[in-house]
Amino acid sequence: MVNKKKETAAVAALDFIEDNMIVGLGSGSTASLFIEKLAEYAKQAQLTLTCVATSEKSAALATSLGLNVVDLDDIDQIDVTIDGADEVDAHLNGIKGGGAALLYEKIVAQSSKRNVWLVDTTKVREHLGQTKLPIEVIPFGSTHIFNYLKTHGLNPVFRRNVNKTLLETDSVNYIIDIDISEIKDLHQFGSDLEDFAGVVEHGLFLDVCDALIIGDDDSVEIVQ
Ligand code: ABF
Repeated sequence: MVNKKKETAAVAALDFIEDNMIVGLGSGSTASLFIEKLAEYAKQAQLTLTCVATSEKSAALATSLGLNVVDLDDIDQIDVTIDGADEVDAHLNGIKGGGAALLYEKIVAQSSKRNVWLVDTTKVREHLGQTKLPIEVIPFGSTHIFNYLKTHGLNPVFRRNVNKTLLETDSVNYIIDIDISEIKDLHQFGSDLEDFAGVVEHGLFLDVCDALIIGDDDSVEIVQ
């Protein structure tokens, strides 16, 4: 069953789309709803759009619906990227990566003139950290990173598939989810993580989002 709040946000995001745009496509269920709405809208309004996807799954969905998906390196800059998030605060900072696509999502976001996030009302927080923060690490030495995070009280957990094998990202890395509920300075924490060899990316998306669409059952709030 379609989540009404997510659908409302996805429909509202169409207002950010114009003919001839290069559009970044996010990942996750809300972004997938947007991809479906975008494909319908592009057909109906006869728009010429070029899309760049943040995951193999989103690329496959968009292509199956008739959208033109190209590689990020085939274009100069994305006009607008529409993506989901796991948590957001009033400063438009967020945690992403619940769907394990954080690396491509961050690369696509930094290549975009404008980043628009879609969330439902349940994801808005006063302080970030209720959701676990995903960290993408290369397999080599990942247990040492895990142990370091454990020593520092961050309750790390390797993300696994339903059959208990370690989940691999589209870039064939692992995800370690950590608890950042006690961390006060997230900017500092994010840059400390970036300094750690073996850490490819983390799910703190700070100062990335330009417009936030918060979907409710029958209305949306747009913060920008
Ligand atoms: C992606 O999908 C994310 O970065 C986030 O982790 C997740 C949100 O999932 P959903 O839209 O399914 O709630 O956008």
